[in-house]
Amino acid sequence: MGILKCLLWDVDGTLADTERDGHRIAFNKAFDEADIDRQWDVPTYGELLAVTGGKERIRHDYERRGLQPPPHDVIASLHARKTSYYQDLIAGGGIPLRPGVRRLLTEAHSAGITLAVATTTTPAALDALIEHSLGSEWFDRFAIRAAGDIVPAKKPAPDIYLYAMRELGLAADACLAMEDSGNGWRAARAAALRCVVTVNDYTRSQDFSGADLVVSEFGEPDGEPIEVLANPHHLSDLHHVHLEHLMRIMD
Ligand code: XBP
Ligand code: MG
Repeated sequence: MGILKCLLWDVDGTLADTERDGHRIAFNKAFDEADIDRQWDVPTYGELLAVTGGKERIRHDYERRGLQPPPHDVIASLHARKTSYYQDLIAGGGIPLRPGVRRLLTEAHSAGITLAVATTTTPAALDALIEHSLGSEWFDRFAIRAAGDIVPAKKPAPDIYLYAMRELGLAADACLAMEDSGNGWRAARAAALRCVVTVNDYTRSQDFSGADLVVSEFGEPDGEPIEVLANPHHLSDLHHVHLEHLMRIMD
C-alpha cells in the first residue's frame, strides 16, 4: 500500500518511439562516417536491443559475430558521433511523443506528483528529446534526470532506479515506473517498484509477467481505445490510461 508520490519515466520506447527511426539510424550514420562496414537493419536492431546502452550494444554486436571489438575509447568516440547524429535527428522533429505521454505528464505535474527520468540513454540524447519533442519548459519539471553512465550497471540492473530514488529521498512504495521493455520492467522489479508497461513493436512479445499494467499505449480520451494486455489490478474504464489509474495501482 502506498500513495503515488513520483512517476519514474523510462525514455526510449516509453516517452517516444526513438529506437527504430532514431537511435538505429544514428548508429548507422556513425558507422558509415567511420567507414565501418556495418548497418543495422530493423530486425537486427531488435535483436541488439537485448543489450541496453549504445556503447555496450556496439561492443556486443562485434562479440556476437565472433569479432574483436575496437578499444573502449574508439567505441566511445564512435558513440559520441552517434549521439550527435541522434541529436540532429530529434532536432529535426522526426520523433513525436507517444500518445498520452504529454497528457499524463501534465496531469501528474498539475497534481503535484514528482516527475523523474530513469534511463539508460546518454544525457545529451535525453536532453534533445526533452527540448524538441516535449518542450524546454519541461527540463525543470523533472526533479531528476537520471541517465546513462552515472551508475555502474545499466538496465535490467536496478541501479538507475535505485539511484533516482536515493537522490529523491523516496522509497519504492511511493514511486511508479513507466516502461516499455522487458529489460526496463526487470530493472523496475529488481528495484521493488510497481510498473506500468506501454509496449511497442520491438517489445510486444516480451515477458512482462508481474507488471502492474501492460497496455498498447497510454492513449487519448478522444482517440481509439487502447489494447489492454495485462490488468492484474482489474482497473476499469481503460479506454485510455489516466492519472487515477496510476494512483489505483498504488492502493
Ligand atoms: C534504451 C537504451 C539506450 C538507447 C540508445 O534506454 O538501451 O541505450 O537504445 O541510447 P531506455 P544510447 O529505454 O532505458 O531509455 O546510445 O545513448 O545509450
Ligand atoms: Mg525503454
